[in-house]
Amino acid sequence: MLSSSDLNKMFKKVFIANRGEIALRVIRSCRELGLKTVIGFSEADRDSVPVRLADEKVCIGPASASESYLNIPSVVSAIEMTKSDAVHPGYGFLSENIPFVEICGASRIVFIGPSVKNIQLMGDKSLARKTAKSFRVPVIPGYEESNYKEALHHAKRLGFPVIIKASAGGGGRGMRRVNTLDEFHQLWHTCQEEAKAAFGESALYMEKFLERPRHIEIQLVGDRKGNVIVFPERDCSIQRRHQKLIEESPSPFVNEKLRKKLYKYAYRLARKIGYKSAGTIEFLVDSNANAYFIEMNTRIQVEHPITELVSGIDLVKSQILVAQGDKLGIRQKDIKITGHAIECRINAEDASRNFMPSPGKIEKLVLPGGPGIRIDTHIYEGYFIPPYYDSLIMKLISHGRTRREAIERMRRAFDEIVIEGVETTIPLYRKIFDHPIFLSGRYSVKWLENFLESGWDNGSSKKV
Ligand code: MV4
Repeated sequence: MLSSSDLNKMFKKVFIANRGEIALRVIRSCRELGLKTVIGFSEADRDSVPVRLADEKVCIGPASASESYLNIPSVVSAIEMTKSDAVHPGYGFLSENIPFVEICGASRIVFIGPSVKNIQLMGDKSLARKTAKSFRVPVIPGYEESNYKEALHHAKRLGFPVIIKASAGGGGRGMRRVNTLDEFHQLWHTCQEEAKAAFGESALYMEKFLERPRHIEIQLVGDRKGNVIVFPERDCSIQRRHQKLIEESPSPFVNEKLRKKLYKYAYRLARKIGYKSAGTIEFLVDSNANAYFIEMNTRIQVEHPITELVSGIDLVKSQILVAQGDKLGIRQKDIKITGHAIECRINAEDASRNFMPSPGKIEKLVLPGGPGIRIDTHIYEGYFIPPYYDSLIMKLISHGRTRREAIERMRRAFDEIVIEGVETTIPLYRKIFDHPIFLSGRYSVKWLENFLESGWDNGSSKKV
């Protein structure tokens, strides 16, 4: 039985402060939950699918993100005007914006995400590292302070190469590899200046540089009662310039022993910080299966669907329900791994021309389907991909009983799909899905960049 106080806490209307496929993804979960949706859209997104499907829509500004999706006064007044109970920020934009979350709190708007404290703690990457260490979650040997003289001493202790990272950075921004003692002085100061310019904050920290690690992350959801559920790992090692291209779950590299370790570390850290939303803990894993905490993402991520496919859990629905104060309706022992899932992030870019963006009109669109194919996209035939935002146009996701079957289904989807009018990264994915290293599953975070430098597009459509 629900008491009237519980009823008062239940959301009636959720505001979606995002665009594209993730806005659509959030609308879908809201609709299944019987929640009304409101979308805030920019002038460039007026004709988009999420705007058509939301129950209410409010223009929040012109095309440029800084004047619309990042414009806090505009977003907050749209939430208030429409009397929305809660706001879902998606990923990017305002999803980890501390002032925005504070204003929501002060305006009695529920932010569908973690507390300001947790966002602050994990947004400071050096503090996050110290916190993990204090809870006996392993970190890469390193040094967390910004003192140059001490850092130099620690670099000698660790041995070269080391990596200098900006505390306010993350996701690969503001990092520098240092190979020798001679380079250290200059690179430390360059890094400091770049961090100050990029983040307004010059604090740095340092780690021993790991050669050829894998990027493996653990999705989790925490509720208001302090329960935390951890999910099967995602392997996100196939990246270019710190942008993920392919993610898979489970990782072909992770055995049951390593998985148990990753679960234990992720669970412990989330519990200790009182994490109460959907989030992800990132690890680097070396060739000896040592796992080290590097960062935590305090948002729903692009790659969440592969976890949904192998676990059977709607993560966005869980995220909304725990924000409303509901207890997690699942137990850790119910989380099993069913088969294997792979996601390809399809961008409107020409991979053979250094990933040049290719905005424009979708002249023809035929979507793949059949067993084990999921497509998360906001595009349709006749849709105009605006040039103002990132180039992700579709997440092509396959699921099979085995990794082999997931790969075969993805290849079939590549053969079925037709997207005309813009260049896409599908030709590159076709090559990757035929490559022996990808097929073997024995790739590290360095593999894709090496593959791209190897002239993968020679003999086909290479343009100069
Ligand atoms: C590292 C590393 C090697 N050693 N840290 C890049 C993104 C950020 N989350 C952490 N990153 C790295 N940190 C140490 N101590 C190598 C990388 C790295 C990387 C990590 C994950 C996925 C792709 C990457 C590509 C280049 C470098």
